[in-house]
Amino acid sequence: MKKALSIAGSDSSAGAGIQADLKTFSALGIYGATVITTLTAQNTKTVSDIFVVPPKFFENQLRTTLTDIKPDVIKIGVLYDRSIIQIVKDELANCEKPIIVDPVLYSGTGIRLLDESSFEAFKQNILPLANVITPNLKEAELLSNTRVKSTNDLSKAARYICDLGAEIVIIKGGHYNRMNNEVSDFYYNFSRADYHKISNPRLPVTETHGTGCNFSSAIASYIAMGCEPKRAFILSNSYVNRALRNALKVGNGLLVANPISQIYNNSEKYETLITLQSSVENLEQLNYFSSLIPETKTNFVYSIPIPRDLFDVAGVVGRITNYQDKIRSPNVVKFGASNHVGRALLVANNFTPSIRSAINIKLTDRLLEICKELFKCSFYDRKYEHVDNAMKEGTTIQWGVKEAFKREPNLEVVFHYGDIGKEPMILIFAETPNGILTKIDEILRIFKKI
Ligand code: PXL
Repeated sequence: MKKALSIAGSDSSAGAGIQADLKTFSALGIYGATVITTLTAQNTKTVSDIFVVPPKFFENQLRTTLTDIKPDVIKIGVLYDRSIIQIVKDELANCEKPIIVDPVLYSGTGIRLLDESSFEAFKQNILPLANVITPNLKEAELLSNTRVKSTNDLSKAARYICDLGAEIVIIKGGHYNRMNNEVSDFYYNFSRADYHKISNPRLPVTETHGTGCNFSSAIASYIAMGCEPKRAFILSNSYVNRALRNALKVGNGLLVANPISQIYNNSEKYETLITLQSSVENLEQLNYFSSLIPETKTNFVYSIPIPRDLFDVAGVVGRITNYQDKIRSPNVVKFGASNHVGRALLVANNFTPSIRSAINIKLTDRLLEICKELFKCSFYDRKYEHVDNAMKEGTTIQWGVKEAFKREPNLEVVFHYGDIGKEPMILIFAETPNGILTKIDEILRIFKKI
């Protein structure tokens, strides 16, 4: 296992600092060791007190840890005080491993995290250690003494920081041009004339606590894994984006970035895939199911608990088909494999969050009669769909399922009678693929009697 060492402050609210670093190292499969510089008394609204670890003790922590544990990367966060800065400089002067510096000057709630009188010592002693430095816009301005109003100024600020000794400068531009609906991060490697910008849509969250720490420790983690710094930057950008999209409200102040969501998401995805896979196998065992498969074939889908888009919904690649009275299924399940049933599920889940699975079967008078007898059903009629919407591929089903759920909540079945070139269809919803199988079984039991 690769190892990282974080030299940083403790955040009692656990959204930033050492606590965030450890979450990110763990989420990315890196062993994290921690040497603590300061203890902060902190919540999501403010930092009420800062205790600097006595320098002798700090030095002891660092030496004891490093004499035994040899990290593949070192990440530096809050140092606060010139006595700590001096020790870090002396101990790491001959360090051969990559050093990532997050030049934390203020907390997200606006409290100083580097003592004003230690600012020059920080610039002189810590910047030359940095293989990668990750200031936000404000930190870049302060370190470079440059007011940033344009991308040209950004590049000037980065150049200045490089001249102070940092090798690669990554400026997190979340605060840059708040009116813009995009946020961009900028990568500068002047010695290789290598520059890169990543833009993402601005998320509806204003400011989150811990984003910077998670970003810099993700960069450290990817570098420990052997990634080139630019690739580490690209991967960390998307990692933090996910942590932000899943930000948590743990107090009454700033939302807290949630890096662990990556782990939950992966395990949920695994669980979702194997459950769907075995349910597709069980579906194939249901005699007579082949007579329920429509011309356009069947898909069977299952989503993770809070699906956001089609890539959170697993479906059958190539759909489940019938040949005479046999079912033919490739039985390969994949996220994003179903466009139509997948979209229908996303809409249903939006109305009833416990609905995570769906299947489509053909509509005949008899099948519809059975469904109406067994389940809570509603329908949509394409006649009432706006022409502009009908022209867009894949949007009719979303519009239709929404109409049906608006009319009647807690639906189990939505059907439509089709249109020119559109086959009539029945969509069945349930909480799990097993729930779908039970419903299909109930339908078949009645259906087979005729
Ligand atoms: O996000 C920067 C940061 C780093 N380290 C500690 C912090 C904060 C922000 O509040 O408290 C300890």
